[in-house]
Amino acid sequence: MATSLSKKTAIRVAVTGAAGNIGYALLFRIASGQMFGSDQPVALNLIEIEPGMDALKGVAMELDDCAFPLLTEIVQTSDLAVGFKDVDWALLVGSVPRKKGMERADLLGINGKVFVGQGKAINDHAKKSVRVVVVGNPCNTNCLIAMKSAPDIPDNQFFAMTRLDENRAKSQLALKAGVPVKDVSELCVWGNHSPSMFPDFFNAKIGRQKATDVITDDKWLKETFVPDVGTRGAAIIAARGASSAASAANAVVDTVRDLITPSFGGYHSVCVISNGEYGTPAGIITSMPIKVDAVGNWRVVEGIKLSEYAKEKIAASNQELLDEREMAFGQLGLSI
Ligand code: NAX
Repeated sequence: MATSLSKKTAIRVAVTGAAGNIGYALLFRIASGQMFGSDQPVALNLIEIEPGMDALKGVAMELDDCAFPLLTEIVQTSDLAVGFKDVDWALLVGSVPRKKGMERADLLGINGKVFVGQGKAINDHAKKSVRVVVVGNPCNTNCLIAMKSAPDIPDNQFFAMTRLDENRAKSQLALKAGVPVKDVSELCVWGNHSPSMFPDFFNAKIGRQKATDVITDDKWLKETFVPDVGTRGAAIIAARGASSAASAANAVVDTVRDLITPSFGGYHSVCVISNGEYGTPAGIITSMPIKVDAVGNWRVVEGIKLSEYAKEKIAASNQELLDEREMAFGQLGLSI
């Protein structure tokens, strides 16, 4: 028998940048039950910076107007202590965009300060079981900074998002092979969420076959597919005049849902703390293939055979993460 809505305790979810584009595409999906299930009540803690508070009020009004049966409470705040109070999940979407003339190091420093503050507030106010998903870019390094700033929260509760990249990669392979996207599986995007990421087509499957047996055009795979996945965000901006929002929100829903759902076969890409798996440098937040067991614990999938080409690409992307860490930690006075 289904549990009645009133009997389940609401899951409390903080979303930063809640009045932004991704926030607008994400909140309604959380409140409708698509992230945690159709019988799971949710409370939303919506966090914005002061200039975003008016727009946030409008978003909250629209959430009210949806009369979602699962939505038990909406908190609107620019105070991190209030926003992260007792949350089960913290979805860190807001971040300062790169502006003209800004160097990558400047961006890392500016956002780094934001994620130090958010990490500390999560440490002090969220539940100790909180799980944190960072979307705001540069998401891997922002996630690492938040993790370092929250010493009381276990490192394995911090994640950054590469699911949009995985979804994009699967879709591109499906289009090329002329099959439905559901037929593409085991496609891990490795490394940094940046154009250096590596979508591992060697291990991907199309139906029961190796993707490389279905798509035999090696030149297309290496010279079109790989760079196209890495620069898809820029292509969306060029076409739409605005960055990916609905697809990014969809990937946040996929990421969280698959972190709380046992994976029977298959795996998904999530950026997690490295313990040196597959030769990745320990201590960075890098994208790897993740599986979730029956009681909800995740682990990096073992035993995937990486080609020399893949190893080189992944090493280059991870080197970029080491460089980002050095740049950001130097400015913020954090130690490795
Ligand atoms: P928007 O500029 O539309 O919205 C960002 C919102 O965050 C704004 O409302 C702003 O007021 C708020 N904000 C800024 N600093 C904040 C802070 N310190 N605390 C709380 N709120 C704050 O951007 P949007 O299109 O929603 O994108 C959000 C972030 O997602 C960007 O950093 C973007 O680069 C990143 N993305 C990450 C992706 C990924 O796969 N990891 C893909 C999509 C997206 O590019």
